[in-house]
Amino acid sequence: MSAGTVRARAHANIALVKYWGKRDAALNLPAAGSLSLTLAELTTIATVEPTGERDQLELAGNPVTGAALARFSAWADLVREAAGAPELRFRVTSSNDFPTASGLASSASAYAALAVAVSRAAGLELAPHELSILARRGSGSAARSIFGGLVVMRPGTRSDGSDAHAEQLMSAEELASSWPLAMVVAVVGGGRVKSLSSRAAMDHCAATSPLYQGWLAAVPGDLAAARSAIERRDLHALGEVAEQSALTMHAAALAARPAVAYFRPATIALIDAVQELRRSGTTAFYTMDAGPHVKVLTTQAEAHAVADRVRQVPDVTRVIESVPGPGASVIE
Ligand code: 2P0
Repeated sequence: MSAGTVRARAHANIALVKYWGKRDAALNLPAAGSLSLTLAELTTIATVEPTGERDQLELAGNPVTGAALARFSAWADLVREAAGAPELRFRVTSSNDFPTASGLASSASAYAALAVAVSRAAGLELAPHELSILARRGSGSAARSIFGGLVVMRPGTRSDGSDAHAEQLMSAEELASSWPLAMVVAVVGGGRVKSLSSRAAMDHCAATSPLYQGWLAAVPGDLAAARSAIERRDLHALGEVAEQSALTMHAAALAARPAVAYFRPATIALIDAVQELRRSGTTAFYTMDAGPHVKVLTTQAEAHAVADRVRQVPDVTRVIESVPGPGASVIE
């Protein structure tokens, strides 16, 4: 039984220990774990209507065709199969309130919102870990956006991927009351800048970078250090791990042949600005993903000061301050 039109909201997440590489491409299984913070301010809303015609996808008012639509339909097949409804088709509109496809984790919030809305529209009632697995099949980082606050992704060991899903470490509410973290996103440049998808970039890196195995070997230690820092509410230790994980991932990407280079001059200027903030006593730690933007982990009390500083860096076109956000959910 399909359930009529369903709307869902999900928030992007920023990895503090990065995901970069897969152990299985078909099931989209990560080669290692990762750890992230879900952000309240970066939101995707997806509206899904069951239909008898064909899958239709509209992003920010623009119809999606070609490979991106085929990727959605192949993913939607998983929902049709689970629901025992091979004839079902979905009309989907999805919109973000932040720039897409530029290393701002748009596929994370998109596939998390889709997992919630499409499964519900197909009449399925999935548990959170099942939603996380479904979201993972769309995009690895989306598995984390099913949950709010601080989240860990388990790479799992089973070949069917049934143990490769995210889990919440600390909810946004718990963080708000006991550890008020914030993230300041400094958007570099304008518009769509990504030429190679993250998926293609990480596959290329795994296949050609002599540093890829070194990157993978570093992840378990970084995860353990991050989890220990979280247990102790030690933001300095967590921030240091976040910087090291990001730099190690980017080092492996830069060593790919040809190189995968995401940094722009403003990225380096932002790293310098964060180091300068720290020298002057502000709690601030940088991380970068598959794009030139810099995300700064800080406290809620210091977020405005961090935002004021990064706004001064040339080629920073937008600054978003965010507190931790909730997991993906249906909008009733
Ligand atoms: C992350 N990124 O942990 C890392 C850091 C980008 C840099 O997850 O192929 O779009 O869909 O599983 O999730 C981006 O990769 O890749 C990503 P797929 P995804 O956030």
